[in-house]
Amino acid sequence: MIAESIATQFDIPGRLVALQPIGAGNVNDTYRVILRTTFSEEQFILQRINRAVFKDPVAVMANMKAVTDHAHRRIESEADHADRIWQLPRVIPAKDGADYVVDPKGECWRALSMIASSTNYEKVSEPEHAAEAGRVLGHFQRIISDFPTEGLADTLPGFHITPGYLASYDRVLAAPEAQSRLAAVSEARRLAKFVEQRRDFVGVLESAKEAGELCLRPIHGDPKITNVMIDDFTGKGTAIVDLDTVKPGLIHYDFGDAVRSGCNPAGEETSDLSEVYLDLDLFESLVRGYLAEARGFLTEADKRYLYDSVRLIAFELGLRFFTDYLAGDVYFKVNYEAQNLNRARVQFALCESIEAREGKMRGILERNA
Ligand code: GN1
Ligand code: MG
Repeated sequence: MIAESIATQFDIPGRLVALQPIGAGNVNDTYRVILRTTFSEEQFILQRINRAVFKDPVAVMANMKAVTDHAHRRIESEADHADRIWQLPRVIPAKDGADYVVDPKGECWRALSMIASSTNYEKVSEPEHAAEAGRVLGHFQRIISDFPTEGLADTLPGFHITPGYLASYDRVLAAPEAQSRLAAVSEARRLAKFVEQRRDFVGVLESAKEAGELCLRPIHGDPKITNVMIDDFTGKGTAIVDLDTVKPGLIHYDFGDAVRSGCNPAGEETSDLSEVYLDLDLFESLVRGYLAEARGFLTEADKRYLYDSVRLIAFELGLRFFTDYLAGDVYFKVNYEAQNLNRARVQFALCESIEAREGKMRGILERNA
């Protein structure tokens, strides 16, 4: 298998003893690799970057290298005063010194250090876990907040630009394949109606950005709960992983994504919509953890849009899944027929629950600001 021959091309000594597919990522392929020498064993993460999504993997790696180098320096300089050991994956160079290896088919592979003795979870049920998810995101945003956005490439144009996703949805919807799916599946028609009722809202963050109210900063881009590593010994957050969407953006994309992922106890993949809701206890904990780190660099305008970001990012992800279902699953990996339709149903149900709790959520944000 190709992954095996790639695994030994990075600057780590030893013979390959295991290569296991891990993670439930919807985009890249991820493996855990174990290499052994007589006296030691090294584990690391090997990933094949999905070129259908990331058109310029070299720029992805340049962003990742620049941001992690910067963040590692910040972590070191603050270590004496920190309440924990903060970690962040390191890009492991290839034996030839490059930050990645290209296979004979032109696919780009990278190796990353593992965050040992820690676990990532698919769902959140304890407020402490939600608080740690908020803290980890706030910490990451804080330590990269002084990294100049001009130093980062836009590796995924249009990422989290909701009006752009709506335009793609309209294009996909007009095609005959999508029309026949709509005609055949009543649940798809219900979701299409759900989208129609929210058209006016999709520009909320982009308009504030264009008006100069909100500004671009370096962001993580994908802080869902499975990307938050929890220390097995202390139960505290120790790292955020999956750094290929780090690029200039609004911190709101991250906050909204962390909440839609970390405050829905049913997770993204449930098929029981009655379990899907925005849990206010989890929300309050996540907000407290986040603001403990982020308060210092957020403006008053930033804070005003935090509620909207949660509603918007749940809606946006539902729209992205729904569009992909209608387009025939060309973006998100699927394991069963109609999985993207189901994922969209979950995010839209969550969006409705967020809308129903607007007053309470705004109250929590104000109390903790
Ligand atoms: C994708 O690959 P993964 O699972 O980390 C997606 C995110 C979505 C997420 C939903 C580059 O992330 O934007 O929020 O699925 N990443 C990309 O599970 O599109
Ligand atoms: Mg990702």
